[in-house]
Amino acid sequence: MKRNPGVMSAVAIILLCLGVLLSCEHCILFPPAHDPPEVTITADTTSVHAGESVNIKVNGQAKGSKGSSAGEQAKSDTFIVEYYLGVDYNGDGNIDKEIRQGSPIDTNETLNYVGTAKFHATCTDNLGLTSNPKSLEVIVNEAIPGNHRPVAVLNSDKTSLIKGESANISLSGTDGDGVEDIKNYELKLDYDGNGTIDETISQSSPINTTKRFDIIGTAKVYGKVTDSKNETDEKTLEIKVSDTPTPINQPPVVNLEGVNSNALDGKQVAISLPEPTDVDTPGKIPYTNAEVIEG
Ligand SMILES: [Ca+2]
Ligand SMILES: [Ca+2]
Ligand SMILES: [Ca+2]
Repeated sequence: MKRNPGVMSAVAIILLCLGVLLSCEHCILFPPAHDPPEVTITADTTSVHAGESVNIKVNGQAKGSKGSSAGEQAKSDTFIVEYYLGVDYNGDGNIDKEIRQGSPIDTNETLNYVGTAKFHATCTDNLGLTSNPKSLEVIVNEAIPGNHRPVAVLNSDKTSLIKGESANISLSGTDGDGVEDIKNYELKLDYDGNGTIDETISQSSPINTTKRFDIIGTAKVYGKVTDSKNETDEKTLEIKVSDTPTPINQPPVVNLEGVNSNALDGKQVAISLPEPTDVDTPGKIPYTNAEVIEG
């Protein structure tokens, strides 16, 4: 049988076109220039007693094309648009609590079910790509019989201040076995609120300290107490640091000392009231209401 070169060429061209179409489709589904972001999940402990809490942090990092400068820049959490944490308190496979937010997650979760608590995290970047999930487990042991858990008491005289101001922070505790059962007090400060502790104070007696806040944003303060059976409790507070004073609205003031009250006795008379004053808006302000009260 004689081969027809025309038909052979047409088949070759069709096959070539199909190949191009398939590889383009492949390109669209799996763009080689962009990889999904990576999520990280960390816990401050791998084992607690029932009733204690664990601190869980979820962070993420976008990943760009390898080797390019744009790719290097993309390796920053500024490209992550959502962080997700699913908490399965009793480890039965059903998520009991979900956190979704646009900033890295930093949460304290109290674990009450003896067994294994499970935590699952993902993050999503601005191109809509979601990371592979990462998980960790925390063992929850029976509470120690005969021991009372300590309770941390963390206070700050200010939770909102101006950059450069100081706050007085105190950490004390209570314990059903007597406060002397608390063996350690630990205060941790994250001045810029980025999840990394910048200063730690750890001692065997309650802490009372004055700290200056110089970074605008939300500082985080953690206070933890540990008793003689190594049971712990941790409290957190946030201190908002702003760069300008928050204006406090003062009520307007009117001084009626100069008004002759006898002139109001049952007659219609014209009286002149003094101008009200308001420290927030210097100058004249109008009356919104003026009432005559008998007596
Ligand atoms: Ca569950
Ligand atoms: Ca105790
Ligand atoms: Ca920090």
